[in-house]
Amino acid sequence: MTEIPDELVAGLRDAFSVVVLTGAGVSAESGIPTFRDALTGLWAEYDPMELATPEAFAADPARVSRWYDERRMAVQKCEPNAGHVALVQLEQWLRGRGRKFNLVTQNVDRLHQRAGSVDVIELHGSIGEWRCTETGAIVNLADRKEALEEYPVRSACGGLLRPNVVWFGEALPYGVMEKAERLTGGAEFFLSIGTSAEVYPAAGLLEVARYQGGVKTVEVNKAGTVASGGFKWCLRGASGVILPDLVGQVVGGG
Ligand code: BV8
Repeated sequence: MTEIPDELVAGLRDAFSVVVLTGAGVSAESGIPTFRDALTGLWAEYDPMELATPEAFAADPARVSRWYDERRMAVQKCEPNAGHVALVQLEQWLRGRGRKFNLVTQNVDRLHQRAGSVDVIELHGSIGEWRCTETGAIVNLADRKEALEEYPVRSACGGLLRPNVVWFGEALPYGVMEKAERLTGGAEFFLSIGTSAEVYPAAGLLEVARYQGGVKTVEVNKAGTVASGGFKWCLRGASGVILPDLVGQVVGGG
């Protein structure tokens, strides 16, 4: 059982509004490599920071398309883990009592949605969706089991299909960050789970929570991060272990 401060459990049990930010660490226990862990297999020699850019796609659309298509198919084979499920339980428990819960994610795997989370705010898009570089038309490939027939894929209008994710150097989808900032500033609790807090503007949500004043902040991570010193509580361990413990104590005692 994770050692969780009573004050934290009691506070969450009475909270009127909770905002959760998740990163790749939440999906790690589902078998999806995080950004900072060395990529395994074919991609071990590539740096995701170098591949996840419009420049990489422009220079070699075939290589980038193949990387994303392989990740897309790998995600399909993964299942939400106990951490995802615990967040659904907290969401339903709070909303069932007329209280607010908002989930903001940097992840592009949609495992939160597959676990049952609704109204998920996706800051960086979704790897199951691809879009035409010319028209922006979206093609949903989330359920396509087989690999794309060629790399890159030409779209019907003569453009190329690219993953509908936010690359480094690209703006986030319109309005998502503003909504996440507004919700975080008005929350009683801000939980940052499984993120290295190194990618902006997502990582800026902690600053929003801290400088709005009054927001109680919690970090759940198996290791320390550059932001750890800014949190009221830091729970060290795997999110798939800590979250079921934490949520179990909150909803169980409530
Ligand atoms: C932009 C989609 C401007 C693609 C991703 C200040 C302000 C604004 C921008 C910047 C800024 N400073 C720098 C920038 C530029 C840049 C940036 O942040 N660079 C970083 C590297 C310094 N930001 C951008 O480019 C953003 N765009 O700012 O645009 C603009 C404005 C107008 C017009 C034009 C441009 C866009 C950033 C989005 C990039 N896309 N993903 C894809 O997935 O391929 S980001 C990518 O990293 C993933 O989404 C990932 O989630 C995200 C963040 O990483 P984490 O989720 O934290 O994952 P990571 O591997 O780092 O860490 C995992 C953590 O989990 C670790 O702490 C580990 O300890 C922990 N962990 C592991 N296992 C577990 C665990 N914890 C618990 N349990 C476990 N089991």
